[in-house]
Amino acid sequence: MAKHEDLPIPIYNNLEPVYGSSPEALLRIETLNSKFVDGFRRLPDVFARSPGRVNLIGEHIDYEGYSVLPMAIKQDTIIAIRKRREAEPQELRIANVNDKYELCIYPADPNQEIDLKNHRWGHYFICAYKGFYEFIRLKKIDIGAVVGLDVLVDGTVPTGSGLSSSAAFVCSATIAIMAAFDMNFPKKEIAQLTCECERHIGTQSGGMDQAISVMAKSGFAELIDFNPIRASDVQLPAGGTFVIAHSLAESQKAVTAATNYNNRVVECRLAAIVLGIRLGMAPNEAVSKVKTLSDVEGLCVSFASNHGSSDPGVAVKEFLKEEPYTVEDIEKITGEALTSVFSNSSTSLDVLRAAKHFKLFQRASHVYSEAKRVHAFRDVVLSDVSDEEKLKKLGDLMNDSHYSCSVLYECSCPELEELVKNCRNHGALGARLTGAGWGGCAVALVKESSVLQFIHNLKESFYRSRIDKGIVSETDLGSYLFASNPSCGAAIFKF
Ligand code: NG1
Repeated sequence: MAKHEDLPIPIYNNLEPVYGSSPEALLRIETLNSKFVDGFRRLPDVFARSPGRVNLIGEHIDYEGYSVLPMAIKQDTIIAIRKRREAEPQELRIANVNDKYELCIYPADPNQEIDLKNHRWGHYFICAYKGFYEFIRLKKIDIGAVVGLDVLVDGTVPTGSGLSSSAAFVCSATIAIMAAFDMNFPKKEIAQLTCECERHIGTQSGGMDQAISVMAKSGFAELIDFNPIRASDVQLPAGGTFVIAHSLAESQKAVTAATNYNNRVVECRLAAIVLGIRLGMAPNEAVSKVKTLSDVEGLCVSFASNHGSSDPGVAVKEFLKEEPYTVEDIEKITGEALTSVFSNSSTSLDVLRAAKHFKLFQRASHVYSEAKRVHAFRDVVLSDVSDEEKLKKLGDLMNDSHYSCSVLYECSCPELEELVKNCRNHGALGARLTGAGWGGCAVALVKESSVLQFIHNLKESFYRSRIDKGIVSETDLGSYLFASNPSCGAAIFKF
């Protein structure tokens, strides 16, 4: 039997396999259809959908090459698409069912540059469009002259929430474009491609969000490995439910990339280069070959083994100092200017311009310990102990992960800290920030029998004062605080 990741995106002629008999899903499709006709005077050719995700454990380690453990949520992006016919102007018209997002018009030019300094929501579609053409060129597939596209988007993943609204958009856009051209590919190729697509927005993303959005299976979380991309089902123990709660602080990942997300990617690379050199690599070799902390893990582990351990963290303690490094400190070790080390990455050069110093010890300690927690999480799930005992251990690992994200990786914020504390006070077995952080959501593991009470308590203790201040309305609270089961991945609908 073909492996899950080798299969193409499923194509359905009805909503049932993805949405069951949900009347809301039917209404969404009908609304998309009628708004499409209103806006573009024609029916869409095809629809594609891709979900958001919640990461259960394994934060900020995908771009370092380490496995992560997310699950898809039911909130998703659906895209209706149509190829423009020959007589029509060949341009890309990207509309949204939500009036908050104005119509974006772009040329039908796969080589266009994305104006990163002027962020527009439609840019994410262009990421998919450019990526699609790069992919088929690489595969030497000729689809003739470029054509325009009419596109209507309906997203239900809250934006800036750490639930991957951006990946849901980029994945559904890429799959919709493929489907409009009657193409489909193995999921693992689409997971890789969509990750590369999203990098056009200027974040040096790992591939977690796209991989789970494309490869998720209903009822399972997935252990996602990279290089090559692979997903293994993880059946969560009975009796526990994951509750997702928004801190109401928006995490603007693309806008803050130079000081937050990309900054951490650069710090990890610098930590890896310094470790490589301290562990015997020639400086020029380390600079040219070492990209991630996983590249030097072997060296760290062999150092640790001489000290009776298999933990790469032993080498981190020995060879990286706890005080922040200045540019000069690092250049003394590399023997090369950092602007030259990163000369081929303009987004990394932005990081260097914005950074005052680099916390190499803390970032490397987080990455190596978080990578271990992901496997510990999976081992607990597979272990022989009772479900109750498993849930307790999973909760402990989530708490440890949060501590590491907050203290070592510094990707939390005051609102998330308050929220996580509240979750634990109301009996969560574990709670942590999820996704990139700096705002967005927390995920809490709660006993299934007390979910309703937990949600009620959290509403009173965390959200009530914010409702009173008008930060969130009580009627909208359901999209900021909800329990979630593992949902299914991307799909194409042809009716
Ligand atoms: P979110 O939370 O969706 O911004 C980001 C990255 C992931 C991963 C997490 C941190 C993108 C599209 N996603 O997720 O790859 O690195 O942060 O674990 O950049």
